[in-house]
Amino acid sequence: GGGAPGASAAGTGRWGCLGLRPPAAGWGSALGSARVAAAHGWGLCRGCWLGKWKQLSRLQRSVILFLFAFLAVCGVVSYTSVGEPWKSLTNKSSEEQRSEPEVPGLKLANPAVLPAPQKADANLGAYPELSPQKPPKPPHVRRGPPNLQIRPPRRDVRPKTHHDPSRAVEEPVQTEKEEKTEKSVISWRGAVIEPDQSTEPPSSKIKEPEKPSSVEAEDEKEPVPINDRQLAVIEAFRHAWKGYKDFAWGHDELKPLSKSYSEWFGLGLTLIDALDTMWILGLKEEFEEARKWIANELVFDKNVDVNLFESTIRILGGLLSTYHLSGDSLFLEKAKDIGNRLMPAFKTPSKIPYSDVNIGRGTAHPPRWTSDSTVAEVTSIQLEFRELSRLTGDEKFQKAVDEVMKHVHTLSGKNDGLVPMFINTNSGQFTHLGVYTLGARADSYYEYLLKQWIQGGKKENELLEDYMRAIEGVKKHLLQRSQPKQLTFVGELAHGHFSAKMDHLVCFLPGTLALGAHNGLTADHMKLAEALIETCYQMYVQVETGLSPEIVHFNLHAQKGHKDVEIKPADRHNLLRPETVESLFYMYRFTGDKKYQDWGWEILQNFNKYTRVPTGGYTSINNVQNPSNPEPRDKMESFFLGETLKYMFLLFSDDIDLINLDKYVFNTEAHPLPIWAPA
Ligand code: DMJ
Repeated sequence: GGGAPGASAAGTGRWGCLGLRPPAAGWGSALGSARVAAAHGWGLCRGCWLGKWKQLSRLQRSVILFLFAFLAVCGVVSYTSVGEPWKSLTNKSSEEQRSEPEVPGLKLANPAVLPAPQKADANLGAYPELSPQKPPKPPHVRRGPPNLQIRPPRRDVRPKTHHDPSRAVEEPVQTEKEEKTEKSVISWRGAVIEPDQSTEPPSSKIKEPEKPSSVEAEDEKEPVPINDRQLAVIEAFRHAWKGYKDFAWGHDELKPLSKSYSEWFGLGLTLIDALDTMWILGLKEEFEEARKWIANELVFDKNVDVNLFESTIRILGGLLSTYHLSGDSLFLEKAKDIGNRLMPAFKTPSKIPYSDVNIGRGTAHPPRWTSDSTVAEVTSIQLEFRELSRLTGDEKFQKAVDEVMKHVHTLSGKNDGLVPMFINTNSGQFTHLGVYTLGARADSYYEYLLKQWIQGGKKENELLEDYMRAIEGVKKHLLQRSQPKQLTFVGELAHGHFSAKMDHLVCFLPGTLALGAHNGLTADHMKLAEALIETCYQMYVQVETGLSPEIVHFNLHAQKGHKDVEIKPADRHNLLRPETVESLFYMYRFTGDKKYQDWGWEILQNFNKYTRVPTGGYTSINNVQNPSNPEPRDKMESFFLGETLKYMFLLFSDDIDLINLDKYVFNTEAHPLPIWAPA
């Protein structure tokens, strides 16, 4: 617990479970005077006892000494004969408690919910060549509350050229298997999926606010030195930050060429989105400056329309994760403020939120031209609002977003788990049926199914069911191979017609699939992740600048002189998006294969080559196919600092405790939130 109620519970907990009250104030001094009194009494009596002993005859003294000796021998004999059976009795009883068959009418204290799993994962055997996680090393990851590295930003960054990739794949798989005997929850086509964190399901009744995870950090270990590639990321960040600071301070986005800024919500979007990146990169000075701005300048009481989804993932998500990393309550206060101001969005006939909220007036509305909301938008705000409920103890946030998920779970109009792109805020029904994509307008629906399941301790089975079904839907309807390289890609389906079009946005999918496999889902998903990340990398490699366009079309038929990737003129821009480096990060963490780091390194160098603006900042470009003139767009999106550079830094790190994926789940804007721990 964190606030007042939490603190008092923590204070009495240890005593309370023994049925005791904590010692009252003054306990120590009372104990002290008792000791003094006892010592005093012994001093007074000592003389009279000695006198009495001297008055006894030699025989009487011998009888007394003999009796004492006899009693001592009896004591030793009875201890050895009773002690052993006692010991084995206590051992036995704890084991029996675990394996005792249930007696009708007799309830055990903690009976297993389901029988223990027979097999770990039937699918694992089918892919012997595949190792979704590296062989486990002796576990060092504790179960229970997030135990985070969360140190304050390092002042000095020490370069390190050598690193040990094996560290990056230490996972507590072995221990998890050993400890899994009693916890099976659901099986999916042979894969036994179990909650391996002793976490609580997110109940709608949230009783006590929680502490920031940084407060719970223990086992401080030596910081892992930063290597050269990470230093290059820090340099890139500083360059981007310089542009923002010089020309756009406190505004939403930097326009690095015109040395000005653009406003979207007028809330310092880049600054907020970048907060936790600065913390993770160890940029203390920059962080402090930004914090000051938040404390003194950031005001949400503004007559301004914000997009619910964007402000949730960037602002609310950014503030919550920064609160967790820094433990600074300023960020939680701001998070509560914006969270409350976004709530009017849920006041719709269907409870499916509107896309826009006026955070000053407390009114919400759909876009002017429709009463629809985007499916990805209404289903990708859950991690943040659920966490806000957990931290504040106010259940309304979680209730609102859980209701959306529950409703979407029941809706018809899905195609083997794939969802349409729009949902109506009046009727609550999907609209524009028949078009299915993993790209824009649907992407993070799939991502948040898995991530909410992880956040809540892998107990919300509907989320997992929807996720597993959707991935089957992807395999059935959207997967194809390109020519000539046979790249596996995710296309789109429109009214039964397959289109070989893939947004760069879809490149979140390999990372998400890998995360699912890491959390016990079928190894098949890891295999697909490996194929898809190769495709996403090819979306960079096959292009003249080595940077991916926004959208590609894959060739389904081999044509002489044609690559796998085709780009239409309208799609050849690059917005400094993170999805591929995001997935590279997950792939490296889970496999330890250094090729993923090397691919990320190439991408960073190409960003530096074609998007870096000498006077500060990076810019989106219009033409990835023209290295001599990539046509800078004059805009640095906030997610370049919030996501792209953060994932790069984490990708190059060999410190698995630098945002440990068994303790944190990233929101769709790369803001890490803790995986829930037992209350
Ligand atoms: C970010 O705002 C988020 O990653 C979102 O999920 C998708 N679009 C951008 C990055 O491309």
